Amino acid sequence: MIPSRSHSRRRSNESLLVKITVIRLVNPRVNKIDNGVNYETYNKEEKCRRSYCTANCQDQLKEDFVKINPQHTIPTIQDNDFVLWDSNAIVTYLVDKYASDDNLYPKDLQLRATINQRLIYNAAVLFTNLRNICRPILLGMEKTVPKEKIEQLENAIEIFDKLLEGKQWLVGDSYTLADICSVTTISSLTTVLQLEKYPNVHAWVKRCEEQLPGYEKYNEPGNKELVDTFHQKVESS
Ligand SMILES: N[C@@H](CCC(=O)N[C@@H](CS)C(=O)NCC(=O)O)C(=O)O
Repeated sequence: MIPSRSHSRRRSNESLLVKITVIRLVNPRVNKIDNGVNYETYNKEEKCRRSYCTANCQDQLKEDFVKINPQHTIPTIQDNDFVLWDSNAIVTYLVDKYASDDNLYPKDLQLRATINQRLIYNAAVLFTNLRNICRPILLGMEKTVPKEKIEQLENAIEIFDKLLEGKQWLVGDSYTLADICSVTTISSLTTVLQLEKYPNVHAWVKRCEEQLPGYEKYNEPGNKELVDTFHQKVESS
């Protein structure tokens, strides 16, 4: 049985949550046509933090970026001399290092282990399925989405729907990094799926829209851009 968390100290983490959301949600913008590298700078606090964001598919392949991240993926952060990539890894680092409390990533061993599992499911299963569908369409390599890819994605989201059975949030009784990271992927699945078919997921996405600070500002525009671009490029079969 996973211990529950209270909402009591939630407010104190809002500014951090917004930063995390910003860093995570620059991802869809990689497909936007724009010349030059756009460096988003998060220097509102004393500590030097930079998030490298690129607005063009080629920018992330530039020498200075590949030097710090040979995998050339976005997001990548640099915190003084420390470089880290993969949004799921980045957010756990940011909370551990900068958050005023552990609400978003509890130190409790079992809660944390379960959050880690959900983050890995997001990165390895949900995001991978989404990328396998979106990338060839966005890059003009395919015009339709093969049925098998849709079936794999449906299978992944059916499992995710079961994880939310009888629950408000993925882990414990308040939102955590697991919800923040997963909803950025799940909301992009509207490119190919109708979320209404998955009642727990549908209700949870609505909850995230209403309750995650910064959701509308930071998730909606990039997500809309991704979904619209995808629909312009895909041929309906
Ligand atoms: N699991 C990684 C995925 C990162 C990723 O694949 N980002 C894409 C944009 S959504 C990217 O950087 N693509 C450019 C490239 O691979 O060169 C994360 O969450 O950070």
